Amino acid sequence: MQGANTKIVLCRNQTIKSKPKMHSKLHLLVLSVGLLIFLPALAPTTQGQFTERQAVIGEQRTIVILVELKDVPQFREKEYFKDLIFNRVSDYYRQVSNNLTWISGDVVGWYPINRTLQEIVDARSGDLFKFLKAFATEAVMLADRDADFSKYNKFVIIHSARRAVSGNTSYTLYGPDIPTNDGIKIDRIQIGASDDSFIVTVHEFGHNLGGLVDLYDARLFRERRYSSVFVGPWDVMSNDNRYKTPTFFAWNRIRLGWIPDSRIKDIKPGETAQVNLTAINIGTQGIQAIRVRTSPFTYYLAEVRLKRGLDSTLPSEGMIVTYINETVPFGRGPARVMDANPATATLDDAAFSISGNTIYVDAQNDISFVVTKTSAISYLVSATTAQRGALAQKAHDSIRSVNQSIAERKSDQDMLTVLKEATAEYEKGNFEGSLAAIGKVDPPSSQEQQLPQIVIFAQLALLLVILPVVYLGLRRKSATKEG
Ligand SMILES: [Ca+2]
Ligand SMILES: [Ca+2]
Repeated sequence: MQGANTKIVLCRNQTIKSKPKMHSKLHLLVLSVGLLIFLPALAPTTQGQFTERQAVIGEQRTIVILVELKDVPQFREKEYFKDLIFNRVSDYYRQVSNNLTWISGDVVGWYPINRTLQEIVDARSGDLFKFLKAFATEAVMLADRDADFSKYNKFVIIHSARRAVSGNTSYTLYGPDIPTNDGIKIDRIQIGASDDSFIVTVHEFGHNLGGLVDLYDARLFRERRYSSVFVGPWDVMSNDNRYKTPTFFAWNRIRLGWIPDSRIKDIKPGETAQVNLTAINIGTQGIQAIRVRTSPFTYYLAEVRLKRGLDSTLPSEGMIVTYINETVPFGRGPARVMDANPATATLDDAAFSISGNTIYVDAQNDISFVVTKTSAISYLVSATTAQRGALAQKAHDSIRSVNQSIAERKSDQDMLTVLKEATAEYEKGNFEGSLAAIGKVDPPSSQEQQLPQIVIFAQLALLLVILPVVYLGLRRKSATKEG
């Protein structure tokens, strides 16, 4: 297998119920999309596998070949697939790429193919690539007499069966090398079922258009467990569609050529830069990613994702920090989203924001990312050293504490002034200045703030004890007098 140029990307769509012992919030979750990647040629390597970029720019000329299996009559008209791919999926890619790419082309067929549904199902337990290559070659041959394949650069086959009965699987074949009579060979082709959902089709086009890889844990997926453990809901190449169809995170947008180097701020570990980071899903202005390389094949990407447009159904919003290790094979987590809230297993709350966890620190690599200020479409982020990240945390905690004590005391002019100053310095990334400002006042510690309540409680308790004693004492005294 090693050294072969063939690759298979498999994308499954299954209904999976995670086992109850899984993450508490996830165990009831029904995933309608699960995705599996299978790479016969790929073993773990010491080199980056993702350095080669395939920019996906402009019109994607696509031919969709409909093939009718011997035992499954087709049930959908060509028009359905034209609408799905050239309107809906194309619109998605147009929107997510900011008009950089779209899908157009033709649907041909239905061609009767000399294959059965059972063969598709059985192929999964045999030499799958061999079967799929033969299947695709036959489909291309059937269409070849009508179609001029040289007019297209993207190729799709859809068979007549439903995905639930055909193994819940869609495929994108890499390297099948299928000949045509139009002077071109097809080196990548997508094979789907007649009722593949929108998200599956979008995901599959991610493989087909840009050579993107699946981002879930392949082992967990095979075990039919919740597998979106590396990226959660933050990219459509993960297999988490609880939040409808998310867009792409920075890594994939950069790979697709949608974010040029001019919109990426590169800094080295140990350096500090204050970056106004425009949300990656909003427009094409400003800096949209911070990249910090830790070795030739490892780096961090920080980006801002806001609940807007296609991302409006995301579970949270904020700064997303991703660690890329290009030496890790896909299916094992070459890209991992860092969790702003590691106390919960889910990555739904992985976004760093000013109101929640605001600072990511990697002490080992001397890197931290600090959200210092947010606005409607951008975040002010300080990319800095681990030490300054710790300082930022201290300043952030102090500001929060002052804020709290002001709220408790209703109003305190001195402290309000201090708070304003400390916050302004913090926003500039001057964490020392922020702490120095706070040092001018003596914000009560949380213990001290609790004290008055304890005192009041103690006083009340004392009163409850003393009052009856005094009352009884008085009564006795008056009784003695009477006696
Ligand atoms: Ca032809
Ligand atoms: Ca979490």
